[in-house]
Amino acid sequence: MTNVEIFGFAPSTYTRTALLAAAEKGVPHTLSPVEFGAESHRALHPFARMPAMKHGDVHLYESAAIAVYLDEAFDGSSLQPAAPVDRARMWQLTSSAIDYFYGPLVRDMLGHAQGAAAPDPAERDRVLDRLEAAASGSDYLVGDAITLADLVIAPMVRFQVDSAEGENLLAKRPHLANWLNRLAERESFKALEAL
Ligand SMILES: N[C@@H](CCC(=O)N[C@@H](CS)C(=O)NCC(=O)O)C(=O)O
Repeated sequence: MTNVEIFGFAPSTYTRTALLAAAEKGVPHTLSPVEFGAESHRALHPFARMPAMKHGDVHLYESAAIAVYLDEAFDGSSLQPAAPVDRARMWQLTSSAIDYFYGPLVRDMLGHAQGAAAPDPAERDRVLDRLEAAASGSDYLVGDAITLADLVIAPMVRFQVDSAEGENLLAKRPHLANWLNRLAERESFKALEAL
């Protein structure tokens, strides 16, 4: 079996999603850096983002597409719920994460560090309150088994929580804190700490 090669930088939350999916499925994989913005990068990802992935003849970009491929092309516990309504909820959260969560949790802070306006705490709180609700009542965001939604969203929340104000944010949201702690005990998340 050819190795899965994931392209990106370790701190990138979306690259982390791809790495987590590979680790959850027990798929041997490597992480290779990209030369950001170079032709070699655009050859991997036409919009010069990360992650991208190669596995033999298969070449993919977009974290969710990569995670679905890894989930379905390899053996191991499924990362997608069987029930249609749960699968729909997983995609509802995942799509929300890409369109509505990433900005307040990650992009706005990175932009501020480079001179853009300070992030709006109300936007961040709206996202975290939504996630606090999703994390209450089950072990993971959609039911009691880990899904792609957890793999997409946890790196974003972790990024926000690791900021100066982070621990306060969790003190007010106990279900979210328990969810993060539960994930931190998984081998896939421990592997990220070593990067
Ligand atoms: N929708 C894409 C988003 C990818 C993305 O924006 N990745 C960030 C890193 S976490 C990136 O490449 N940022 C560089 C930039 O915006 O120029 C995915 O899910 O893979």
